[in-house]
Amino acid sequence: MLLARGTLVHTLGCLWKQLRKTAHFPTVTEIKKIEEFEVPFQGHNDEVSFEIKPFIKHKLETDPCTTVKLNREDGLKMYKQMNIIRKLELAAAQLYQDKKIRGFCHLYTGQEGVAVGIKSAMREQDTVISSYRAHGWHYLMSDSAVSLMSELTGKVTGCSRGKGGSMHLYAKNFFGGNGIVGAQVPLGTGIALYHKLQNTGGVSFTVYGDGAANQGQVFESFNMAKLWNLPVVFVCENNHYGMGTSEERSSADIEYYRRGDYIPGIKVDGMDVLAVRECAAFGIAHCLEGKGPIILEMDTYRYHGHSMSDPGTAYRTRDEVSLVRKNKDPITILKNRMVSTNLSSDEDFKTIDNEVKVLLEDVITKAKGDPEPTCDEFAIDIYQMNCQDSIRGCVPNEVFLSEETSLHERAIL
Ligand SMILES: Cc1ncc(C[n+]2csc(CCOP(=O)(O)OP(=O)(O)O)c2C)c(N)n1
Ligand SMILES: [Mg+2]
Repeated sequence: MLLARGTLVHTLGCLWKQLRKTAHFPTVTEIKKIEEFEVPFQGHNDEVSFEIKPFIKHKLETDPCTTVKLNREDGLKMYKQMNIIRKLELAAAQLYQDKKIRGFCHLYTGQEGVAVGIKSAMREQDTVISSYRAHGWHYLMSDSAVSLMSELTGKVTGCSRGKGGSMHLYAKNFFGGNGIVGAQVPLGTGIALYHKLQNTGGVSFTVYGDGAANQGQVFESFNMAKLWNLPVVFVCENNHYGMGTSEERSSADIEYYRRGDYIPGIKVDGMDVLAVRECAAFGIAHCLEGKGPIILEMDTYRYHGHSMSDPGTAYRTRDEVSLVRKNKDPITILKNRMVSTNLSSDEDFKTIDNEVKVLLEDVITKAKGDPEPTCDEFAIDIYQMNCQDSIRGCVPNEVFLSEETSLHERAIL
């Protein structure tokens, strides 16, 4: 046995000597040189996993997975979408200053990760309704920057033919854009009832703010949604302010994910698009299992003031805003993650940034150059059956007879 081992060691030693003679093994200095001249990573990973922050949950036995997978294509798509929304909003701010956009205008900068994350999890049959802070949502649901920007500037190429503006944005499966705070919550619950009765298999994403969360109609909607186990994902976009009032000054309880009491909820980092996407998918699955509504509180932040008349600095410090921009920006977070894991390179992002720049130039040129609607269109698009120049209710004591008004009713009138 001992002999056999000695022979083996001897043979291996000979082999090694032979190898040293024939093969060249680099020395330490040579290895260092190779490292110095090493070309940067050329290829990329196609899919990687990330650990995201644990979720805070309410009345849920299971929770969304904190190890999330991201493939290169999806990551770049989300980056591009967030980037387009950011740039569209910055362009809108400029156009507003130039008086090309009039009326109300509420920007979504800082909150892009919420809409983009949810949209990435949505399926064809799912629907969305949101507040007036809806430019990003409209872009995502219509997939048209022209439809948005032309509407903002009052041009016929806009989604409401330029007659609605910032708070009248709609698209397939996107029900606006609601100017009355909280009004979208019962409407979204109604849409969920539609999904259930018509067996569409869809889920209604009903998006509202932290300020709206205190409205009575929100709690009435919660009640009906749970009573009938409707497929609705209530999304509270908590940007920590309602106009100039901080959540601490407006809400007795700022844990919005628990405010449904009997409805389960999750608090999500709304600045992390991957966490948002994961939770939105979890919300869809929850509804499809017939468990009824769920609340997702998205912890997010708006960089601009409430609307164009609010500089956004009277009720919060400039430092607060710049700290969020620096440390929590949803676009930067995604980009850094993808670069650090070789999912993509700086070059990929530069290419996308250039594409977005060109897209924005085209959209702005169109928004400035396209025609406004003419006076002939004044009364069109008010009623489902267009009534051209006869708008009901403009003249005092006017009696309106529809085709359905019965003879008996006509006689009384
Ligand atoms: C019923 C109603 N009350 C008041 C207003 C005026 N108003 C417009 S936005 C707003 C604050 C809403 O804040 P929040 O729900 O947090 O949404 P955010 O603007 O932060 O997205 C208020 C009070 C309104 N439009 N409708
Ligand atoms: Mg708010």
